[in-house]
Amino acid sequence: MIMKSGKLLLLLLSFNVFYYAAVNCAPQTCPATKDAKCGDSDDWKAEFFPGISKIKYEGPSSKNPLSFKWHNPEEEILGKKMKDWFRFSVAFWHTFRGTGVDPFGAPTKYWPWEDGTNSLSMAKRRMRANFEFINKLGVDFWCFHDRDIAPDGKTIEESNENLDEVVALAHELQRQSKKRVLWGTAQLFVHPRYMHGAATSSELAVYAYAAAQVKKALEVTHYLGGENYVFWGGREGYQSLLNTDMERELNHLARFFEAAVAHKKKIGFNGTFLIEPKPQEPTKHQYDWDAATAANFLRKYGLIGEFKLNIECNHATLSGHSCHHELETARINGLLGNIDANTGDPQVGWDTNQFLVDIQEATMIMLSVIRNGGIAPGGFNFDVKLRRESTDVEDLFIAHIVGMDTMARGLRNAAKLVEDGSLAELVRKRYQSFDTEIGAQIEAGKADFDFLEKKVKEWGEPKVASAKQELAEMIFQNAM
Ligand code: XUL
Ligand code: CO
Repeated sequence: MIMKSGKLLLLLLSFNVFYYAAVNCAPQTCPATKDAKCGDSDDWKAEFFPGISKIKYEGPSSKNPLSFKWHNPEEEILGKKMKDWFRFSVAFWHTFRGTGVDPFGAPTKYWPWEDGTNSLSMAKRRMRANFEFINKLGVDFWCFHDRDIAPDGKTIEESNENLDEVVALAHELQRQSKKRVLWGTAQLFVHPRYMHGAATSSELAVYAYAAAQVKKALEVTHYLGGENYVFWGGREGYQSLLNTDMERELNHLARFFEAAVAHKKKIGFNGTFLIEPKPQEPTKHQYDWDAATAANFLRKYGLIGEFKLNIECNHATLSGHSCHHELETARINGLLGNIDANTGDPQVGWDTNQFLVDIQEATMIMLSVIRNGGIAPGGFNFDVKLRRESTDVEDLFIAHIVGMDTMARGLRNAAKLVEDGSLAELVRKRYQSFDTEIGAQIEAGKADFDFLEKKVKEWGEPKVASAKQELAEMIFQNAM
């Protein structure tokens, strides 16, 4: 599903329009200042989701769309509760700021609680809706960008004050509901000041602005007890190498991360820093292309112990890999930190951010998570949006339920594969020639070329066994 070049323009357009609309959703009638007179009530007396009660596990035979068929949070699988394998999280930006806008059409979603403003009062009302949603859905976590949850002000001081006010409410709602922040992040890609990038901007004042914004986002994530903090370099990349000093930009990015690590230590934030790789969109080439590129960057700049990776499945396929490949690359480098659980469309080929409903893909994902011994303090964040044509409030629930049930089926299948052991045995057997004295010598780096040449002369032509791919596929299929 590598992006076809003819689609580049469309996806760049769609990305921009999506994010602008996500922030300025519906007709904007109210300025985002603290003393604005319009939209000045965050009251919402009724429930936000009337008629929807707490989603329960009813088992695979249930026909109720508002129930879990496979995700049974308290059930133990391989010695861990299902909810602890996943640590599911709702992404505030898609669920509460997504409007269904696309490059050709206006928003399609006008949730009843939205008053058409980007006011502070609306931000607070929306935050209450978020907590009712995650309570009813039964997930323990949520994720946010600073500018999703509170309106941008005219100055950084005003933006920070807006953020503080909404964060104070979120803090109280978290206290009441015992919900937690999986990760926070700074939105460093919507505002025009970030058009050349944030930490990799050619403008020093923009680098500084981004630093100030991340400083604040880190502080509020810490205040909310966030367990991780994400850096997604949406505009950290280039459109043309002809006008770009790539080496200098990458050096700046490393300095920025070093300063973020220093600030993290200064404020006593113990959450994990996560880099979220993505190859393209919105820029032509993003510096955190994929897991291997991000790992190499971290190693080069001596940052490897300070960061892990947030693997997003749709980003994986954009970079020409499977999600399983990206998860395994992160895992074997000790960098698997979090999963942005979503998928793309195999025919469309860009970042469509769909709910992942492919049980086989979910099984492969969960095989990696099991091999990793779980993913905490990371989790599964639904960086996922409803289709433009899905416009009922209940669709928000149904979409998350099917996403959670799919991962739950993946976990159950992967556990079957692990317990059965034949897949692991097939892999073990493939490499059994190395389970020998000479194999141990090679793996310990004690077999030089002279020694190996002597052995070849002694042994003659090697016998090469079958890879047994179809048998592996058969075993995998049988667990579905
Ligand atoms: C964009 C994306 C972001 C990050 C957070 O493709 O995935 O939503 O997860 O900035
Ligand atoms: Co993401």
